[in-house]
Amino acid sequence: MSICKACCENQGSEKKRLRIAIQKSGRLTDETEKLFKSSGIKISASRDHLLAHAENLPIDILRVRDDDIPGLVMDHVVDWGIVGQNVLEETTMQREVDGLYTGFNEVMKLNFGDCRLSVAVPTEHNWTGLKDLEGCKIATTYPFLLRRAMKKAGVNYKSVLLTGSVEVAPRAGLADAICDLVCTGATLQSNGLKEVETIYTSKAVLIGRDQPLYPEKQAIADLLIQRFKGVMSAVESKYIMMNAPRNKLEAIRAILPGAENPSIIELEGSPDHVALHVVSREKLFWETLEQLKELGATSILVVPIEKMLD
Ligand code: PRT
Ligand code: ZN
Repeated sequence: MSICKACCENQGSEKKRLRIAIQKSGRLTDETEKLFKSSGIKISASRDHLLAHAENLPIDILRVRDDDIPGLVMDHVVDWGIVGQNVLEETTMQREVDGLYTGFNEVMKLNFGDCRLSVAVPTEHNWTGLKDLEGCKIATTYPFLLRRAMKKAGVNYKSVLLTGSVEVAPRAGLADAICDLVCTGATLQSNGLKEVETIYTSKAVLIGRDQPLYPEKQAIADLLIQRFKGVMSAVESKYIMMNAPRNKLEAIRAILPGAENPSIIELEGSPDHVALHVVSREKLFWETLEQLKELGATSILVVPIEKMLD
């Protein structure tokens, strides 16, 4: 008898439980778990368990290193994975070279994990462009993304592959420059480096295997997509309430970003003013609130929205 479980894929829970790979421990883990929690997915086991089952939905969570996630989806071991676009793109190029399958579907972009892959050089270097790196050694964890950018720029260089602490490579004499992920830029600065060229911008994405799911799984997938979208749009959205002069309503609506039709409520004993309630779907800045005040709005309240279903 074959020990190959894949042969038995048509049987039992494989047909019904949506299997999702997420990063076990790292920069994407907290936000991924927050998204699951806000979407009503209750995960039972602790982070130490490779496989966790959702308590209330037919979902299995596989906790792995982020580098393994694209391959698990492309090899059809899991149905979905959450990973940074940088890792996805790099792995895809690596697998193409290795002659491995690279098919997947992007289910949706997520609202976390934002970063950029940039070239950085010692602060004192008088940078004029990528050509400055002709013949230089560049340390990186992303050799394929770097190679693509350098090829495009027509620059010959030597790649130094490091899987960690890339930012110390120039000081340690291992490389002349680095190509690494940057978020705030603080790590570069504290290592005497400056960011000079961004070669790739990235955020976390939800990807899926490029095969139709069994109907039971598809139904769970559809439910989750709707909930994830609801959670993400709620994050930026705010419920805004204020009292406003009736003759300034048009001007007030014009400055509220992404606001839908407001509810206008009469204020007893104050015919020149109304109460205005509105959902704003974009980030609301202090400047906007100050402009509202200038237009005569009072008692302005901005309330976060937890969930939203359109
Ligand atoms: O163990 P495992 O392999 O799963 O994790 P990992 O160490 O390979 O990855 P991890 O957890 O560091 O990052 C996971 C993903 O988060 C990355 O692939 C990106 O998609 C995303 N991400 C977002 C970042 C950053 N921001 C980020 N700032 N990944 C790494 N960094 C590092 C960067 O490499 C540098 O060391 O943070 C440092 C720079 O940060 P700033 O803020 O000082 O610029
Ligand atoms: Zn990794």
